[in-house]
Amino acid sequence: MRFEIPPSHPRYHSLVMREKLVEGFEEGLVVPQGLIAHGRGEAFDYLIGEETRDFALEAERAAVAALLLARRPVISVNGNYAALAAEEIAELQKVTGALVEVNLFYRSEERVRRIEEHLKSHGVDAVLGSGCEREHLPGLDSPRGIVCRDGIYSADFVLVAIEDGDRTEALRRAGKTVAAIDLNPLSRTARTANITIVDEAVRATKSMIRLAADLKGLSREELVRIVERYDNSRVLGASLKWIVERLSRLAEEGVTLDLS
Ligand code: PTJ
Repeated sequence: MRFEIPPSHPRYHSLVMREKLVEGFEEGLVVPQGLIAHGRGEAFDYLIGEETRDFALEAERAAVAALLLARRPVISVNGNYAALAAEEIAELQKVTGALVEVNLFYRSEERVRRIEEHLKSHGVDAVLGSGCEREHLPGLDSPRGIVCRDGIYSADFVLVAIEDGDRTEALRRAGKTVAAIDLNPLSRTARTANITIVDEAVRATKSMIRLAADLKGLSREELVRIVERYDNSRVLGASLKWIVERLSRLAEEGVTLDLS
């Protein structure tokens, strides 16, 4: 890291994440717009209380069940997700057997290659991106719609994180089941996905790794039941209720820090 953050700092984890993104930006993995997107995510994480809540856990469980049931599951990785969570993505791939594809909103071939290298150096296997046979996802202007024929194009399930709403919509229109990790429950992505995980991407991925290890022991029927019982509209509503109730409680109790 460029700046050593003292582990005793009360905002240590948050500052380390910022450093990872700034480093990713300097290495050509992250676009400047990604830094802005991170700031928006941080603001929502403050409102949620920077922990994985029940509504997120429920969505993560459904997402893992859907992933394990899928014939061709793909984890779609952009610049921010790669810079923040490369090790966790590798772990999730190992435990689920999903393919990993680099898919960018602000696409350049150079950046696809750099992100591939970054993911491989953190243990991700057989990353799809620069060397694949290409197809175009309908509804997205070129080159935003470029996907791999054997990856996202033929996937039945796609996990996206920190993603733009247009892409989620295009994936849904192409008939895929989409699980999205997005801290903003009001974003287009959050409101378009089949399963919306309102949680921070690194925390969510860690949680999904743990859940996958558990759910792998279930039968197909049990996994199908988890997916069928899942109601995204209710879960998104629960995330909004949590924020409203938490803020009301804090407003009643007071938020000033006692420095005496
Ligand atoms: O790498 P590229 O070219 O594919 O571009 C990536 C960005 C992030 C620039 C692009 O996808 C984009 O513009 O995204 P948006 O439209 O800003 O949406 C990002 C969403 O992710 C917002 O709703 C943020 O609140 C949310 N978000 C930001 N950081 C995190 C997050 N959600 C979960 N975990 C985070 N760490």
